[in-house]
Amino acid sequence: MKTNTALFERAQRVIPGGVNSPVRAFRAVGGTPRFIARAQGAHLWDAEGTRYIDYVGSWGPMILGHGHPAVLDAVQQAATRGLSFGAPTEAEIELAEAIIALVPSVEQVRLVSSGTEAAMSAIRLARGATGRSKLIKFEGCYHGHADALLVKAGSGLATFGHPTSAGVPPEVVQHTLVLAYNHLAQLEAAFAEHGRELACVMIEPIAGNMNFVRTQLPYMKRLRELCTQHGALLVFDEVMTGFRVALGGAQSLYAKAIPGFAPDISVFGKVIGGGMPLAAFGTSRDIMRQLAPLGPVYQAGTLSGNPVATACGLATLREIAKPGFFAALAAKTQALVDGMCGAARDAGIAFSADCEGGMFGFFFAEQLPQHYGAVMATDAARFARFFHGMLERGVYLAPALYEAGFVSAAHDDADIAATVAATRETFRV
Ligand code: KE4
Repeated sequence: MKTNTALFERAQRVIPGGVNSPVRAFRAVGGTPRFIARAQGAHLWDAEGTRYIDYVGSWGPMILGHGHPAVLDAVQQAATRGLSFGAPTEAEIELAEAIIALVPSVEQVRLVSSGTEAAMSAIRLARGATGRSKLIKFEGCYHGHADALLVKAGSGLATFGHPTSAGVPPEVVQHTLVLAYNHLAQLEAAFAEHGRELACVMIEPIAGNMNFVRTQLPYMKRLRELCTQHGALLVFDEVMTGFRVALGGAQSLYAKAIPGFAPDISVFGKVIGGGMPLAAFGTSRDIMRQLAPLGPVYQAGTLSGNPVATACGLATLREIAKPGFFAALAAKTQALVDGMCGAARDAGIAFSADCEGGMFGFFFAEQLPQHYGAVMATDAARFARFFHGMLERGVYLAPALYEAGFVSAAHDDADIAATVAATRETFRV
């Protein structure tokens, strides 16, 4: 039998860090990553045959659970018709129509292969449409690894960002201003100083890359007002929240709470690919007219709208759009969070958690953090111990305290009960 340790040693000889995406290496929690051999429903099995209840779900895409029959059937049928053509297909029209039908703020979409590509393209489109260069992002929000977005806050408020990664020249991020999430005074000051130069503001409407932090309603309302007032485009990065926290994404929640609310550009990924490489960005027909081949903003991709990925995404969207899907998913996620909080309370451990739809987060802190600094001030060592205690009890959580968790339609009451029981046992040690 191949062990996780042996596989990890072998992987590190031929792949940097042994992984194709850094967070998978367990560096934030220590230990050996599990090499997954197969998955079904809510469960994963690693190379050693150990079963886990999966709350990573490929970082969000697997909202139906693994191996959903309708999705597998659609993928297999699409594959037999051809893996890729580099030419338009009807399935791309159907997926675009399905996204547009579920997200009123979007009149047209462009399909791409990753969230990074979608976010990068959305920024280029916002810059092309406004003729402006500057953009605002928020500390703790992650929008993929395009150079302009690998940036951390400058030394002061209105100083522009510094690269967070080697290989990104400072001049590439000179137009990116990084603000603290939910910090109204900073937002007002940034717009007062740079409003007319801003092409866009990009935000995770619920920040899943800070585990789970909501944008406060007054803040979001003011952000929308300032963008409108200064002609900057509000870009919602819904790669994680789209079709995950609600059928219409996080923007549908804000639209309920703030009359007439809508972002200008939306970025999607994860769920819309159903586990295959597919993402998208969308906005009004008028702004999309700027994109090649119609307009001067170039954007392209060999596998954009790939027919097998499109079939996977379409089958997924059709399932989650069925009546009652999100009500059932949200109830399951709430039961999980309530159970974990109850276990922490009984154990006298400082713990807080929140959830929306099929997405949840938890913190070893009495209060839910409202921004990145508060998230990173939570007890990382405590989180790592909890992560491994749960892993040993067959529960696979995200291996980093700044990552969100995901429940699927395949998680049943027994899975939730087993997870809460594992939480109680882990808190006891
Ligand atoms: P991808 O390029 O990884 O498909 O998407 C980038 C991205 C964009 N926007 C948001 C809000 C995202 O969460 C992501 C990617 N999320 C991470 C998890 N936090 C993916 C996991 C990984 O990097 O391996």
